[in-house]
Amino acid sequence: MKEQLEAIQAEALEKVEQAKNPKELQEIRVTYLGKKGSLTKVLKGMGKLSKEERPVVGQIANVVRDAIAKALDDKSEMLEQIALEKQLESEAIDVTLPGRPVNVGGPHLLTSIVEEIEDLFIGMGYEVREGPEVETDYYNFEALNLPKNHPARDMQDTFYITNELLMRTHTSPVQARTMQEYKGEKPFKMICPGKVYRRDTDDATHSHQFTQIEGLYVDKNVRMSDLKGTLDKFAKKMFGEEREIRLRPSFFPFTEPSVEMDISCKVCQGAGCSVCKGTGWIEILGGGMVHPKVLSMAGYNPEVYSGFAFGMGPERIAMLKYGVNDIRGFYLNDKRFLKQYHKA
Ligand code: 2NL
Repeated sequence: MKEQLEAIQAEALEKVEQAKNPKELQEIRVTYLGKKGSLTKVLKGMGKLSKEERPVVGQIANVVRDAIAKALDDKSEMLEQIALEKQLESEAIDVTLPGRPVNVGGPHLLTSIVEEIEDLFIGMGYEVREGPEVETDYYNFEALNLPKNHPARDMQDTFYITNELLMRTHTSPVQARTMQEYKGEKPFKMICPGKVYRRDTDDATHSHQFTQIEGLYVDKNVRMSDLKGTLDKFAKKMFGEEREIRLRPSFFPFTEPSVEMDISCKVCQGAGCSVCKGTGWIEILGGGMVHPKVLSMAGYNPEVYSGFAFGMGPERIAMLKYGVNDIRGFYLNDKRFLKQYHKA
């Protein structure tokens, strides 16, 4: 029986030695130490032994069982260690490798310009308001002193949706809505940036969809000199403190009197060059004193209240400020164009 036990031990240890994974080890454990295992079988036969032999064989059996168990445990630990090392090796990170470049975006040039203009007017106490791009004929035209069949409606070729609904041709309807909301009582300063639409053929200076920012200041005793001072501040902040402005008479149906504003040409300091077409001045925006009819239609008594309004195209402002010569650059989404205007 002793030989039998020693044979079992030798065989088991040999198998443990050969085992390549935890599954094999478990099979060996069952085969030798399990309830129906070979060692257990031998021990069950111990009943047939004499009183003297029993403790001796029993002791040997214990030694054999412990030896097999220890071999299994040691091997198991070793396999775990190997597996861990393999895993660590395969998951190792080389922290010295250069990083993958991350593409960082930036605001669109038009967004930057609009925000710059917004900030400037917010600094002068203006609120920023937005409104619908699909408008009614009333807010886009009627409320701005452009009744049906008014010749000035032709100035702005309009995308009509129905007889009464259209794509707004300017942001003025936002201002008409605001005046109405303030019920002819509240003085206010506002600007409204947003997309506008005109039935134009796209070229270097025209786009069927572009951006407008309009400003409106309504209060008692608002005067032309207030408009001039405000626009002068705007021009100097936007284009440089050394810029001069001049106002020329003009016409808009919603303002009376109406003006157009020029800034002195930066390129030639007023001497005349190709940028200013020899005049020394560059046209920037239009404005004027709000027409009394526009005030009264929105509920403000023109005998008590007066206001100034102005409108500009941020594309044009950006083109002049950065020397962009084709308005389509803003809308083609060519990253080579847009990237030039990302601030670092
Ligand atoms: C331009 C000229 C202008 C206005 C916009 C306006 C709005 C209301 C009342 C009176 Cl609610 N006026 N807006 C006035 C004059 C000129 O825009 O050249 N824009 C690109």
